[in-house]
Amino acid sequence: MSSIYEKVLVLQQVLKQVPCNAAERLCKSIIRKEQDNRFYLAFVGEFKRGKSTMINSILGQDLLPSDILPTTATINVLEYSYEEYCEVIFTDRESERYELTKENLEKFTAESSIDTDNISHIKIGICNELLKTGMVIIDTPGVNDISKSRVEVTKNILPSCDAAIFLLDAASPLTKSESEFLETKILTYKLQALMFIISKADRLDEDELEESIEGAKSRINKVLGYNAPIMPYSSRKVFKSEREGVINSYKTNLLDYINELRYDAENLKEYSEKENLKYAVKLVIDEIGNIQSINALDREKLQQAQTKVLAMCKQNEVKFDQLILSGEYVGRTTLHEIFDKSFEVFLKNLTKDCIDALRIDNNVKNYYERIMPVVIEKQLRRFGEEKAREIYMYLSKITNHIVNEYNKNFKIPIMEELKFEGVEIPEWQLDYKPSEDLNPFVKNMLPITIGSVIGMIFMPGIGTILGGAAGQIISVSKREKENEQLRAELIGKMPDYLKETLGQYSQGVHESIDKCFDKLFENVRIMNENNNSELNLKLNIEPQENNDMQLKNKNEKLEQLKTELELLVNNI
Ligand SMILES: Nc1nc2c(ncn2[C@@H]2O[C@H](COP(=O)(O)OP(=O)(O)OP(=O)(O)O)[C@@H](O)[C@H]2O)c(=O)[nH]1
Ligand SMILES: [Mg+2]
Repeated sequence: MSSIYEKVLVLQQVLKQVPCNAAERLCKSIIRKEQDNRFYLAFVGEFKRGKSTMINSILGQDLLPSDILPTTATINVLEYSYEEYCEVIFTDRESERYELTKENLEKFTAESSIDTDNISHIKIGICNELLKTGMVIIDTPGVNDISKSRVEVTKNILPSCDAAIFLLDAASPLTKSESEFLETKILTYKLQALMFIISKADRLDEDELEESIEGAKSRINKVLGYNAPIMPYSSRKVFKSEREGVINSYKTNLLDYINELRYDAENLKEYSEKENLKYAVKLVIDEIGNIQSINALDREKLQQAQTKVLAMCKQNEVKFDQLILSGEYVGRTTLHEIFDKSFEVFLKNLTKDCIDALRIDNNVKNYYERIMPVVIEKQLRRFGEEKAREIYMYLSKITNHIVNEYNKNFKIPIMEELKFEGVEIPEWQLDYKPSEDLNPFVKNMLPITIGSVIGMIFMPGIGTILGGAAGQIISVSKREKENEQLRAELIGKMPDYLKETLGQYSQGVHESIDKCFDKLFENVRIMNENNNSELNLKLNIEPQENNDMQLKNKNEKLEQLKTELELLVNNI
């Protein structure tokens, strides 16, 4: 048993008296590293960076689900196993083991199909050579996922990993949320075995790629303070080479890098364990300070305030539901109306353009069959992107409005009430701002809306348009050889035809608007619940603590624990 391990056990004893989740997780991660010598490699980054696809490509297996919309909703831990399986590890009950199939993986890990609340992670046992050497791969949800709890899960898994691969987008290397992630998680947890990937490299030409790498390098250096390895990668090209039976240099380079990371991680292991233990102890010492400052408050006043605030929270429930209902009704209806109106105009203009073009084109058949579908696709795409942006802007406005109303009607009055009662809540207690909980969510709506709108165009939309156009023209041209007759017939059909085929697209957008609203209001509800429970928690005083004697004892005990921890940290 190493001395670090023994110290972790001491800290865990203290944690029984002073609970602190973050420190507890750190202890667990150190114990994991002490007991399990395998190499844990996490793939992290914002959503849609291509994490799951990249893992599939290095494994040479089409295993993890990937999509144009946010997909991975759970932490997926891939490890070597001769007998393959997929195991769901729950937080509140026994784990369940299933056969490893793509369907099961879709069912348990993909955003659209599961409720992840009670899932700790998914263990995937695969018989893959790459993992045979004791490498464990961890796929994570995007660090800017809509669900805040999921982001937390991703962030919290990092201390238990030995190294991380951070995927960046070629077009925007290192966004604000990525820098933040690096600062708060990677630097705090001393996860120095780290490398960066500019993903989807096939989308850029050589010069652009070079530029993108240089840009990312200097920004990363600014945040981390040192040069971390960075390389381009294209899963698409790796798969293509694999199909053609040729070796791909992206993949061989990456595997070399991963070996280096493994070597670095081994060397850094002791250092990072020590640093994490120091950090965990610091967190507990801070927590003790917090408890002491709460204990120092005037008990009687605090209790009065608690009663009053709880009553206010209860009253607010009804008012809050009203706020949501009206916001939801107005928001949804308006957005549907806005879309319908502009879609109508778009359809009218497009129909007119198509008819005009049919009138002037000499080769009607060729136009109808080949050119028109392309024109429609292009226009629809442009329209889709424009609309997605508008939808996003509108959603932001609604969200800001709701958050402002929420603060005005619920949060501020409660805080005022506390002040009125003369309760001085320590600074840290007030340090939460609900509005910021929602803003990242809204920012995330843009790519999703664009993604789903474009998805609608390319999946049900354009396929039908092309198929429909080709089908019609074949039947029409067989029946009618005469150009003029054909022209007249097509012009007559055009409005209905476009309306019908693009109707599916419009329906898709309506569905996606509804989904956005469902998610938005679910988040607002969660925000309210969290705020209320946080408030209750922070004001919660156990009755026996009113007794001065007991309070004094408790404070003395806390002081002792603090001294014990300070001694511990000095010896690490
Ligand atoms: N052109 C190109 N597209 C890629 C590449 N890798 C992934 N993609 C596409 O990018 C999209 C997102 O890929 P995923 O692997 O689902 O991304 P992810 O980071 O796991 O996403 P989340 O799980 O939602 O966080 C999919 O449509 C992929 O087909 C690549 O190398 N080149
Ligand atoms: Mg994924």
